[in-house]
Amino acid sequence: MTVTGHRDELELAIEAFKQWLDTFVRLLPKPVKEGLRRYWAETGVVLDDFVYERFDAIDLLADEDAPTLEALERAIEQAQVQLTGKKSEVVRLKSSIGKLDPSERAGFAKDVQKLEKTIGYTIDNLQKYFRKEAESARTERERIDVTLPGRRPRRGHLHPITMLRERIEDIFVSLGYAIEDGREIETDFYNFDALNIPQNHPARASQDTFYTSDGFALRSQTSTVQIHAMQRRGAPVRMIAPGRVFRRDTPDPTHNPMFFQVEGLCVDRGISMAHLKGTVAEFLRRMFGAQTVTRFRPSYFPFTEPSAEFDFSCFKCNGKGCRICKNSGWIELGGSGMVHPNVLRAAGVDPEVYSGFAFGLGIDRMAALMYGLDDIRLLFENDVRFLEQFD
Ligand code: 2NL
Repeated sequence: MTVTGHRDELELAIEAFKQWLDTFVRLLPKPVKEGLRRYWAETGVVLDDFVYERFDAIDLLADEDAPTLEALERAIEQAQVQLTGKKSEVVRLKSSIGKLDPSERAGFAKDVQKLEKTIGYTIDNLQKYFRKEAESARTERERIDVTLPGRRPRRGHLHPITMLRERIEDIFVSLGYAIEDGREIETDFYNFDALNIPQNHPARASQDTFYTSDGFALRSQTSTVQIHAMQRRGAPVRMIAPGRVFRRDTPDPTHNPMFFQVEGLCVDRGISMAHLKGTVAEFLRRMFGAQTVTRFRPSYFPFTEPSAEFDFSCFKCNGKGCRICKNSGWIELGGSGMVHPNVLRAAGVDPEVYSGFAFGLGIDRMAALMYGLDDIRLLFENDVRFLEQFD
């Protein structure tokens, strides 16, 4: 190898490094370039002048064409392999030192080492800076503002009829009543005969319901549940039967062919009308407040004798008269009476030993009243915009 030959190769290696720098600097947007200069100044890194010159002289890319910090990090890694790795020109030059004329050796070795140091130091420092920048950019990107309000899942709630039913159940449970449930499809016996409504009785019309082709009926009141309970458990019994019932009615603002009802039943020795009045009055006081007054009006139901409908003093105006009670001061709520001996007998209870009272009221009618609804059918349309007002 001639003296000029290996000197040329060293020059070529220096040139290759400068060219890499030129290409690299062209990739840097202005703020990145400025940041790099600041970083070098702050950390006291001193690089060769030709490195600085390039950072000042070369026109910069428009920001929008700028590669990402991660891409720059990768470009530096590649350069490290290419310019200082095992197969790099610098390493090749170093291994050629031994073959040189001894007079050349020391001087050439010094120059090669200087280039190796320059490249290594420049690349190391570029790497440090871009690793740091890429890391803080990642941190910034992934930053979470813990003070932002969270995305809460929308919470639903029970249907207003269910909420009211549960309030009624709680009151009666606290009075020692059991809650009973039963089937919605019944035989003619449980829906009518056992309730003292024989074939051709006029009440079959007012309690008219829907029938299946094989002689079953959709229950028109939950008394059916109470007949089953008396047959099963015998007397004494204290229970309420809330549930869905059906009537053959044309829907209008106050009627729906399907609605909800609660019926109550209390059978024991010596049960009188006084127990009925006390129980209904106490239920209404717990429901609408201690000032609530209850009144009973004579009425007729085939399954009770005597029978009475009950009203309570308006919860809105307290009896003075308002829109809700139609200026009467009273709100009509349900029916009641002493269980007819025929009904007790049909359920297997001896009317000579036991007597009882019963009552019934419509839950949806009560909900419409309490929420000021002008149309009971709103409760069954299941429009969420309507229902979510009753949380
Ligand atoms: C009303 C009237 C009433 C009853 C239901 C009943 C149940 C048995 C025996 C006797 Cl097992 N009676 N239930 C009594 C009187 C009235 O309901 O207006 N309901 C919405």
